Amino acid sequence: MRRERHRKSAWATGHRRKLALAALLLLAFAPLGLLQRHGNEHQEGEPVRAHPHSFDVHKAVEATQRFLSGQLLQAAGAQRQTNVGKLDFANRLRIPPLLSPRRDNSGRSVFDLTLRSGTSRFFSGTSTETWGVNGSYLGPTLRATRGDRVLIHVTNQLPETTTMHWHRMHLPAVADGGPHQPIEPGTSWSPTWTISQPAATLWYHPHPHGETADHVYRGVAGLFILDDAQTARLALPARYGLDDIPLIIQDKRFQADGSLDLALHGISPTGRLGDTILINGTANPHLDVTHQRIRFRLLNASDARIYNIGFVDHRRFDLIATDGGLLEAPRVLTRIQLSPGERAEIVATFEPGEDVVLRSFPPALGTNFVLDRLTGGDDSFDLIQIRAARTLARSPRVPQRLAAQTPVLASVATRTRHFELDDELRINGHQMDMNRIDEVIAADSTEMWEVRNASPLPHNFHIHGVSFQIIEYAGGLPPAGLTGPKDTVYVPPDETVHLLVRFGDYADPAHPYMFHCHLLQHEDHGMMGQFVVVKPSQAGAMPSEHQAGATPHEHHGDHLHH
Ligand SMILES: [Cu+2]
Repeated sequence: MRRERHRKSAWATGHRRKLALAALLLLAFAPLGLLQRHGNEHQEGEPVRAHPHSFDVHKAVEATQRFLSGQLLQAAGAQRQTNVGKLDFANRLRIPPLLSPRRDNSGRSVFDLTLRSGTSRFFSGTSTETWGVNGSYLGPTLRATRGDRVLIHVTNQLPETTTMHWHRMHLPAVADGGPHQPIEPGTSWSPTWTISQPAATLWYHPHPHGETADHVYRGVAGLFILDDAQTARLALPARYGLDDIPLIIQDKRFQADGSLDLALHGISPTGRLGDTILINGTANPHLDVTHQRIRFRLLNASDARIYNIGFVDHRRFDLIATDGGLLEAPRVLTRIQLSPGERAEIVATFEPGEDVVLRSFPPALGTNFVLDRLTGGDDSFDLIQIRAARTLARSPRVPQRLAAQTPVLASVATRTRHFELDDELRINGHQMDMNRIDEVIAADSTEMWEVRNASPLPHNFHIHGVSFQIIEYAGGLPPAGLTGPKDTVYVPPDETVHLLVRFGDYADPAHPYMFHCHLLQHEDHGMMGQFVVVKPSQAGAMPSEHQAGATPHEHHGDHLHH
């Protein structure tokens, strides 16, 4: 544990150094940058206005700038990362098994999850020490239907205290599995709740304060698919593992002996950026498909990497769902960008006998050219090759109406709250304090949350237990990929996002939910706050930023056990 802490403080120091380096590089290039911008205006202007020699001068400046910045970044160890052209897609994609629940005598669906360490073989010839759930890496896919009552026994056989969080699940705060519900080694935690939300692709992962990045990176994560009757009636590909395929996307860095590189000495100020992609824990993967249309459930379960996902031939696909469930109608896209924690469901069409690669293109991070390089903005990765059989079973077209949504108007928001993300990895000037409640919210209320990234760094923003609708994104309407129900959103540097948030009905003044940056190293570093949802009559009586009723060491081991 002491080693861990040393590692983390080293990263924090490194973080400051990286920001300083980025600032220096930018200062050095600022005059060139101005020239370059001037040059661009020139090119866009009428040719008669251009001086005869100016074009060459600016071109030279630009070339020099690009060369020098490339050299400096290279010298700093910040190469552009890519695996394009290096894979042969030899390994068949692993599909996480569906975990069938048993019924207890009160009719609940009971799932058993055991967290343990083990050995994984990602590459031939080497093995890797990993963590997993009911296995050595990642966990089974849980599945439940709206109206089900679930009971989940989570047993921790790991050497460290952890938690298990149900990302985007609408449930009582005490069952949320955040940092206040620790599961010590050798103990179990058994939360129970009723599924009361629309069909969606959710996921589960540890959320122990300060250790989330490590626990997820070692392999503890899985999907939690929710179904409902309306969605089941839609003509969408829905045969799990056949035409409904989960893709859990993670980047890793391995050492020569095959072990996971957990060091934080890398260059990125956002966290670990790996050079190897695992999909569902499979390196170098391919998927054989036998149906014309395939639904992919994409999850970015990475520490810090942001993916901009599309097919290498730029074919169009239908975006049908985002974090919180179905869109009203499909949106036709060629790319979908996902930051850590975000999900998307897409339906793609294949021709008999073809092979096509799904790739992550350089993501649009909206930061400057130095930080872009340092945070993965120049990186591209082949994710998986799809191999279509010579004959494909026909699939129905994607329905033009998906969710029967009742549009929520921004005018129903009863309150606006402001959140500022900064380069010291704080929210509204605070680092996470488990004993401080930052916001008190009335149950069943709708609020506008305005989240501003006041730093040059990439951040995203996640709120526990709810979905939100993006009303305004970076000064305009949300792009197509952000029009569905969301729980995590990328917030570009110097931009603001306006989120219309509907809070739920579970009131509990003693147990908080979290809001945080889902770049896991930022979260672990304290870029997180806490809110409680209380009965509307109590909301006025409780000041914001008060002491939490629950202490950080309160043990809920058997709190909900029946
Ligand atoms: Cu962040």
